[in-house]
Amino acid sequence: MSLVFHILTLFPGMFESPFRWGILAKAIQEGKIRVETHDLREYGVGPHRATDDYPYGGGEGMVMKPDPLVAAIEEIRARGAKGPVILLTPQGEVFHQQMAKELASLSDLTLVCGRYEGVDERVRQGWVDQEVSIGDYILTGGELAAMVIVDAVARLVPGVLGNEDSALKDSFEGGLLKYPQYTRPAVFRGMRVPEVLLSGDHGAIARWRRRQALKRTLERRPDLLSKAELDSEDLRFLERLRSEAEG
Ligand code: 6GU
Repeated sequence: MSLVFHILTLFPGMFESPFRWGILAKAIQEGKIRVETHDLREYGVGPHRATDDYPYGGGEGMVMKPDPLVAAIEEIRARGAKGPVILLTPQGEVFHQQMAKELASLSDLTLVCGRYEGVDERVRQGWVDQEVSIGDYILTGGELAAMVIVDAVARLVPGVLGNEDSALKDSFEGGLLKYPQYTRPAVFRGMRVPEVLLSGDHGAIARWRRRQALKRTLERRPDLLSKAELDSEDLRFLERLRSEAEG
């Protein structure tokens, strides 16, 4: 299992450092993932290697020209990349954990970083399989969004996280936020670690964590509960929390 990210960007330098640290650096070193940037400027048109131009019909800003983007996509394909082409744009579907999971099973993923007012519509129509946004705010370009997606997807590639369990216990796995975590010392500035965590009773600890996860999700992200995997005990506990809140 390994995954190659092909990143099309006008600013390949932005990608020099983010993957040189921690888990992703190790995954690259071990050959579990690869991150290849492709400088769109190298596919630019004319003596100035233009990659953008004025919008037909007038208006503000510049539009990314289709020719450099399509030349780059075709070259990546010709070299054997099989996976989908994803355009990063605030107009795309909002990225989520399930999408990360699906992308992590692929062998290649091509990420096109949009800049300026956008990309010529014909590129979307003919060469883009999916459009993805990372949230409801506007960035100056798709580069940071691509980095977010690489990070979230790479850690789900089999073998990248040392402990396969830790991905399962993440926030959003099972649809709930994560329970609170504590480490030593047992008392810090007068604040005690919850007693149950020191009890050695693994059943009681698991129940406490589950309930904390449910409580947090209800308080902070109640929208997640409708899609979460809940059993009858979870539902009873949530009912109790809701009735306590009503007082
Ligand atoms: Cl993918 N691109 C830009 N420019 N802004 C964004 C985004 C993407 N996702 C959220 N905001």
